[in-house]
Amino acid sequence: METIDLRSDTVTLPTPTMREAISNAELGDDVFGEDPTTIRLEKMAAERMGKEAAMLVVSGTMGNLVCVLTHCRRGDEVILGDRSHTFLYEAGGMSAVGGIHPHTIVNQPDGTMQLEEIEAAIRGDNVHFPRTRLICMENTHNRCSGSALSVDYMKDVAGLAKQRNLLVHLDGARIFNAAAALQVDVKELTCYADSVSFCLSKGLSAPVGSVICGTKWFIAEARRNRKVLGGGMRQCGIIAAAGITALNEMVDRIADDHANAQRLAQGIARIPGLSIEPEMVQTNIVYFDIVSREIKAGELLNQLGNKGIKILLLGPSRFRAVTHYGINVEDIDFTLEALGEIMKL
Ligand code: TLP
Repeated sequence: METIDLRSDTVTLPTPTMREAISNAELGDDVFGEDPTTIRLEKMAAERMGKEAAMLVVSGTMGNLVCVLTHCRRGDEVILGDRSHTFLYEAGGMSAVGGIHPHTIVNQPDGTMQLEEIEAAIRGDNVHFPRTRLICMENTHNRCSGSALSVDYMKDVAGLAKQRNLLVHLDGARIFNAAAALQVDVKELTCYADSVSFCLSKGLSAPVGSVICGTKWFIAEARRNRKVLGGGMRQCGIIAAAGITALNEMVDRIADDHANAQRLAQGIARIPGLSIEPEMVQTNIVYFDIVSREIKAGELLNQLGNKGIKILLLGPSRFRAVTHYGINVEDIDFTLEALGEIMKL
């Protein structure tokens, strides 16, 4: 039985050209700064994001942690959303490893944090308080419907940060999805952040890796912090080679994932017993709820599993389905048919 895996865009397998690029990659020891393919990826990523320099890291989690560690000292405070990936799903790395204090602000359903709330959270100069150092933003916002935060919003947060002498980090794990949804160049979103972390291994389908970008000075410091975390890699050109292919070949097709997600959302809206707001679906992430009294969430999950369809259950009644390179229109229609049949039982 063929599997339709909608649990995440992290499940994507490398494309044939990525596999070819991996096997042909020119390699060296990157801790000595001698891996030509990694150097090429980093140069390309920096240019793409409009930053001076970039560095390959193992994962999005490591990328965010290295950036936060590089911006902050022990005892500093970071303002971030209460539904942000960094706060919810990165094992509390900033406090566990860095002694850095997270200060959460409510994420609105569209992924934004209200400017007044950010402003109110910024600490004054008082010996009792931690020092506010950094504001973290996430775009697209995973737990908030995969929403794309607008250029104006990014600009407003950066303006506030500048005015209050704070730094801005952007968790841009899916920044190319945001750029595609907003139909802007990715630089229009990244220019408002002092550091950006983006993933090669999600919508772009590379097998491993994220890249962080910032000033030359920032990346030099970040290189030390990556080393502290054991993230100095040797012949990582085999990872970078797939990343280069990802940036060259996989960005322009992201709009297809968004169209498939919209098709899925529209279809789910027509199935009795399921609840969704299709207008909230702007990118490749689809959240929906089961509201039927007859069928339990776990049962829906099992029944889908029996038909070879995998989605995530993220709460008592809340599901997440993510579209990606491994999913085509037929898979969406098959999933909708299966959901319709199960909900009729
Ligand atoms: N997100 C994964 C899971 O960890 C939940 C997913 O399936 O969506 N920032 C954002 C916004 C993310 O969504 C993720 C991964 C990360 C950072 C971390 O990336 P990795 O998994 O590479 O550490």
